[in-house]
Amino acid sequence: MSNAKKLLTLCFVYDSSRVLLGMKKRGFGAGRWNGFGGKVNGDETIEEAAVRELREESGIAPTNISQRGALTFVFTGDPVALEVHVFAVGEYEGEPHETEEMRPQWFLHSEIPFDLMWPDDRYWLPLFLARKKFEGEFVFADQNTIKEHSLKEV
Ligand code: 6OG
Repeated sequence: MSNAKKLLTLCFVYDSSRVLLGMKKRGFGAGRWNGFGGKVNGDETIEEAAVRELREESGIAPTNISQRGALTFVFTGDPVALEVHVFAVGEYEGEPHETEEMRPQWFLHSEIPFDLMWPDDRYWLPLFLARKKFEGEFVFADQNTIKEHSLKEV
């Protein structure tokens, strides 16, 4: 059961062959490759937060961004669910560089390190890379174990 939600963003920069991931160096999900993102502040839209977090964590500024998915994550025993809005970035200015939070690296679509990512990513990242829109919910028993999930294209 969850009775509150925390709003978060998650941005993936990609083209038809590669996707930019960051190794999270600290905080929630440290040690895992992921897209770039974080919490939405009270004074900004979700998309503004996505742009800000991408800039803060990778040094690049998106010139084209679109929302592609909404994911809800519930951790057993934690009343606060995470509502993560996933964005696609096709074009940007600047060059990705390492920051205090993330170490960026390009991966071929065929070489995405799913074993070193959050376990939900292997379900929905292929939809994302196929340019689909999606909605899903994942219930975790712990940070390595998905107990149940639902996922649909929208
Ligand atoms: P900070 O707390 O560092 O933002 N995030 C997840 N990403 C994936 N792929 N799977 C999950 O499954 C996630 N839970 C959270 C959202 C945390 C960042 O991590 C993402 C944010 O981009 C549970 O500010």
